[in-house]
Amino acid sequence: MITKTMQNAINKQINAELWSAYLYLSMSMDAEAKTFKGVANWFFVQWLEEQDHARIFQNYMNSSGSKVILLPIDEVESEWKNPLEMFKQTLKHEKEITEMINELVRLAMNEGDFATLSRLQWFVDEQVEEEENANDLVDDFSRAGNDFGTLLELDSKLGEREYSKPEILK
Ligand code: OFO
Repeated sequence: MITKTMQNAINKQINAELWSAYLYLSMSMDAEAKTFKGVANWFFVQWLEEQDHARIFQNYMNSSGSKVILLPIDEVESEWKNPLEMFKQTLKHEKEITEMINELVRLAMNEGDFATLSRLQWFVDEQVEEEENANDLVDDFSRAGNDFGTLLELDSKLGEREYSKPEILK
């Protein structure tokens, strides 16, 4: 049984994952408008992945007899100067999400909630990947600067990213 405190904290996390999804969809739309089709694709996949993250928490809540409450999703920005600014914000945001996950881990440890702790391990690992990806892309776009050829190459590379459903949801 998950305590009420933990249920509230997970509901907040579900909201944060859905906000992340909304943020990345907005970046995808803006990248599309700025004709960075590959960047738009990368953020579109990110949008799908964030919805998966929310789904994993929702499944966990449902399977443990807890009540999922969908909280309001705050507005997101709709415009960025360029892809570098998008990836810088992505990195900053993912660091904040990592901190939220760490906070959930601390709560689960304090409560001796080993089931939640076990589920959270997936997110701890996922956040390492999320931060690494965003960090690499900040580096790539920083190095590219205004070099049109390099930007085109990077955009085309990001166009290859494909969505795949995580094992945990299959
Ligand atoms: Fe859900 O990992 Fe990004 O925010």
